[in-house]
Amino acid sequence: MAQSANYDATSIQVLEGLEAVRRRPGMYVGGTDLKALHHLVYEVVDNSIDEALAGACTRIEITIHADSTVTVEDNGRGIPVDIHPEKKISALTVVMTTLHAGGKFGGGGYKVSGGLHGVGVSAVNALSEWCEVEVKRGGQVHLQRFERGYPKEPVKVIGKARENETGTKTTYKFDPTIFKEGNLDYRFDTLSQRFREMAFVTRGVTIHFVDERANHEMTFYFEGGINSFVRYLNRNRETLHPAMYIEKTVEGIGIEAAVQYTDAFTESVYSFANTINTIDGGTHMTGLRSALTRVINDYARKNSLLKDADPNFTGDDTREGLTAIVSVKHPDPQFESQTKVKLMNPEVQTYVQQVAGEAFSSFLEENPQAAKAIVAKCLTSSRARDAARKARDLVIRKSALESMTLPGKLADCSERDSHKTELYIVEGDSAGGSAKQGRDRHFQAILPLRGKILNTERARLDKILGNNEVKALISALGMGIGDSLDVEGLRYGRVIIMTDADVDGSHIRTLLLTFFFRYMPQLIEDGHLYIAQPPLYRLEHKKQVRYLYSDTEKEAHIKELGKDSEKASLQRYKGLGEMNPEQLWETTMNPENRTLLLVTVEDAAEADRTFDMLMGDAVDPRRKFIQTHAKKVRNLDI
Ligand code: 0RA
Repeated sequence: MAQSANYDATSIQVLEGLEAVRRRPGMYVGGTDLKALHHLVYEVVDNSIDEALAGACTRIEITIHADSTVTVEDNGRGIPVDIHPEKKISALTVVMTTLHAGGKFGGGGYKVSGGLHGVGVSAVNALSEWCEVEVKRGGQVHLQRFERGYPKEPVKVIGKARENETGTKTTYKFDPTIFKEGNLDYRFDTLSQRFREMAFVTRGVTIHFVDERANHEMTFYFEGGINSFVRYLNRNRETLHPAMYIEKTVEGIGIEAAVQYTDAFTESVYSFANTINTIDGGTHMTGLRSALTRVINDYARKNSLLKDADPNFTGDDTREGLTAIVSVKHPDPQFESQTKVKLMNPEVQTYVQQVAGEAFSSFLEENPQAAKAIVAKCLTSSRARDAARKARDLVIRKSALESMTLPGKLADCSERDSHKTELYIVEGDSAGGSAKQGRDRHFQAILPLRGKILNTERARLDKILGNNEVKALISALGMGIGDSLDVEGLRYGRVIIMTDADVDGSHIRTLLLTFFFRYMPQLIEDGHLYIAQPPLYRLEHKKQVRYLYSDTEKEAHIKELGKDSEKASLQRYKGLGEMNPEQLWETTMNPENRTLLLVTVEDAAEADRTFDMLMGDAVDPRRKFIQTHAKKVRNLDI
């Protein structure tokens, strides 16, 4: 009797926990959108990664099935299935239905744990229409099925496992009544990127990713851990020296760092804490950066590469061309917030600085050629920064003057209230002409840009600032640039990039996004930046005209017409210039009909990364990139 009362009390408590997740998914997985949907996958995979970190798992198999159910299978120890001593139910049921139980329950847990939100797989279970967990352990295969978090029956044995064969296989279907925004579905690229990162920072684990929806698969295994990561990031860049790598444990904290300079102008530095990509950095990142700057300064002084009169290199000087990863495994990581993008443990900064500093210092001593190349790079970068600062000041001062006189190419609108106005940035003069004629001049302004700004190969963005097209853009927007940004001055509530749906269009859009991301980030943060969506096709049938915005939509309509489709005429728009002003207005500019994509900071950051590749030295990867992405330019997957 006592036992069953206890059981009931426990179950009620458990289910209340999961109901809370279902009521407020935002609190647990960050929302109900595409990002949150992907978090579900990460949350499940994180558990298997934890097994790998514990040295108990070498292989993780992730499958997105055709019906968008997801299976994650590992060869770890298997979730324990025996009866939990306090809760009197199977440990498996406890793990799947108790928040925070994760892998850490039962004392003998892990040294380190990722678990993005710390709520573990139970949150995924709560947000799944159904979820089945199969555990191989103790020579048997066990199974339990859940629906919306509720166990359908106790754990049952469904077969035999080979001796010593252990592992966990979780299959779930996200609950469409929770994730109900549009037709949400997993993105291969987003997932594979994340799995690649996980494999890099969890050395020795093989991650096999299969997408059955598209017959796509990928395997990630990196012998060299983050050393391989650095080589991967630099695969299209000219490196200045072989990578430096250090791995050391201090006070129970695993520290790994890999560093390699290239001739690039930008930096690629990533930090991880317990395999989580801490995109806002934190103490591990700060420790690494200050170690590098200090060691390079010491070396340059000692070897008279910096003269007495020269100032020390700043952090900015030592980051140009830097590719580096720092990854820590901490038993008790402190993160800034729920979303865990910044590591806060203060001791980590000291330890990373020590470990990376010592290693990098020895590296420079032992590799004088590398040391020379790195210092030379820092010198160039410091001088270029100085020159760029002067050039930029000039541009800013000039554009401040010019802001009285708006650029000649701008066809401004008559409305002055910026809450009501829009600026279309249009690629090419001919499309610019159509847009000028087609617009509603009361609130829509047009600024045509020539494709020319793209040809600044390997352009430093500073150089682009001197470009006339860009200057026109800066003064048209009226909010200045860089450090002196003033959003109050923004002359348009919406700034809309309108480019062709082809390679050049995607190229110019990447450039503009990168430009805004680096020099006018607030424009994006405050939600002012958009991308226009012109149609790809015009389909005319029996005097009826339809505009179609994707290939899928086109296929669907042609299918719908059936035999009649022979009588229809289909026009593919290769560029905006092929539309007459009325068509452009109807399909792309008229607020009643058009679709605009709001640019998020993440989109822009992605474009920024792409920009590095597009503008880099290596021609082949660039060509390949443009070709493979040319077909998809309609999505914002740049
Ligand atoms: C609790 C304890 C142990 C392993 C696990 C959980 C575990 C959880 C997951 C989730 C996905 N894959 C997993 N693999 C293992 C340790 C059990 C032991 O000491 O044998």
